[in-house]
Amino acid sequence: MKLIGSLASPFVRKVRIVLAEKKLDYEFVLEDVWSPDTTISQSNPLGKVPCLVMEDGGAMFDSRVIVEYLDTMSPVGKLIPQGGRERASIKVWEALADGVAEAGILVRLERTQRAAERQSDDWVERQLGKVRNGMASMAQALGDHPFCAGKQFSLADVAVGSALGWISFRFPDIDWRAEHESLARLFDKLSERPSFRDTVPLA
Ligand SMILES: N[C@@H](CCC(=O)N[C@@H](CS)C(=O)NCC(=O)O)C(=O)O
Repeated sequence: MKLIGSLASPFVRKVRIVLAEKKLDYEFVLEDVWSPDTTISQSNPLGKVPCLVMEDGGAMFDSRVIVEYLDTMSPVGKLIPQGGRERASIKVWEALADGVAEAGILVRLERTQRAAERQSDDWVERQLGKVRNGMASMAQALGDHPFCAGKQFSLADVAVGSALGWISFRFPDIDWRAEHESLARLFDKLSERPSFRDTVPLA
């Protein structure tokens, strides 16, 4: 199978980390979705990465669907519990982490893709509020636990680590490490895993 993605996207990173943790083989195809020449819409009509293209040519998106599928492909390193409240809790962690990254992306797009006179400070502040609240909520829920879901590494940690890594990459002025010691501790631990080390965001 083929993963279409970029080296900067937190959602692509989430999928790459899951592929590595599950020890699944794939071909990584770089795509600049912002280039006028991009062909991404041939695979994903929404024009976004990540997009997983399977052996039969079928395409799968978005990252939450892809990681859920990948987790069923091998019993190695199960990342999402089978069902019930435990499963929902991991998916809420993922929604929260993805939401932090999404809000950060909206800020970045406002600042980089819009003419200065059309940019809205209120809009930027609204999105930054989501980033701040999301991080505070993650830090509180993590507390002293070794991992997001308690004792075991899961998709929640993959999503949180990807979102935090991207915030540090694109917003070095947001000092979340100083404010949220528990997140900094988790992030440092996750960053030692080969799956995280090999997917550090790059421009
Ligand atoms: N919810 C989607 C978000 C994907 C997404 O927003 N990807 C960005 C890169 S970080 C993208 O391709 N943006 C292009 C666009 O919005 O046109 C997912 O989880 O896969």
